[in-house]
Amino acid sequence: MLTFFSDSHHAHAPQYEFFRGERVPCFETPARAEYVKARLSERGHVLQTPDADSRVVLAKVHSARYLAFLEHAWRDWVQLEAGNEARQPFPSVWPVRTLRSDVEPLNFTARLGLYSMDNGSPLSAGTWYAAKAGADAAASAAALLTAGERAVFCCSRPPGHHAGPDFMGGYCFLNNAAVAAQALRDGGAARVAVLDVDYHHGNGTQSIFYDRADVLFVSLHGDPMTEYPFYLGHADETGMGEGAGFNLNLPLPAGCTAARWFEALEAACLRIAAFKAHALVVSLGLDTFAGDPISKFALQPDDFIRLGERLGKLGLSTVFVLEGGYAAAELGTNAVNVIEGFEGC
Ligand code: Q9C
Ligand code: ZN
Repeated sequence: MLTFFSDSHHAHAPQYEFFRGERVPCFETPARAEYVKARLSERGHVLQTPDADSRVVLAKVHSARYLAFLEHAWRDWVQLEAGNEARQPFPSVWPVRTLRSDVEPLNFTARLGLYSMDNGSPLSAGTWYAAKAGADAAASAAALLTAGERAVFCCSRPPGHHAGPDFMGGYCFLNNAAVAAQALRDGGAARVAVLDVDYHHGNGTQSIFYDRADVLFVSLHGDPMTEYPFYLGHADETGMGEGAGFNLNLPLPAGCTAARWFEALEAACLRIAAFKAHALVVSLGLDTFAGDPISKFALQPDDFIRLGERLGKLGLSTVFVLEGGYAAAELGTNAVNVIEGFEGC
């Protein structure tokens, strides 16, 4: 399968995050994309450098003030104090209910909190550069589909599906799946489906398209009653306004079997088929793998082949965008299994 990969992902390399109250090394590492790239090459898949500029599409899925903040966040952080070059910024205050989010404060940490859903999305010097390259890959993939290609895989990081219209979260900064879907719409696809199979609910993607009937969002994920992102992803979220009926959440209990996961996948695929989508975007999180260090589903490597086969049977032009998956050494095999299942179906 044609694949987009850019070395720019290395520019996003924060050193630590918070986990159970402790500072720990980041789970979302540059090694992840390198393992996937290595396995893709080993299996003879063609790697290309993204050639599209996603800026116009990004402005349709994210707010102008969020994009401006993110692009200049590291510069602003370092300008506060020279020593900040070697420190990671984290938010510590958020505009929750009754507080104002319409006014952008001048204070850097206050702005970081305004544009963050959690303290789990560390920035580094090249975060914008890396995230922009991932969005460019998504736009490039959409352009190839518009030109007639059946399927393209974006091997990019950081991931994107937790990033909403105007916030980062869950290691995500720019919503690559939303960029792909919007670019497909702009390329003439009247109806685009986004299927999110990451362990975590794709809250950002859901929010971006929640009031739209032209982009169907379907997600299977750990039940937000116990799993991140906690505050979105319930079954009763079905869309609003024109988008009513065009959002489908299939939350599953943490610890459930692969058999139960595949039942939900079948329901997801039936909804996508009924929508009569012209193109499909798959938010391909691989943190459903049994060996994932932060997630609680039980998929085995062969189950990823089965996932690819089922997606291939939908018969749609498809962009795959890499999302989560933190068992880094197994990520290449699991990603390529999906791709090869898709191609071999
Ligand atoms: N810092 C994706 O899979 N964080 N994001 C847990 C606390 C939430 C996962 C650790 C997990 C986010 C794209
Ligand atoms: Zn995830």
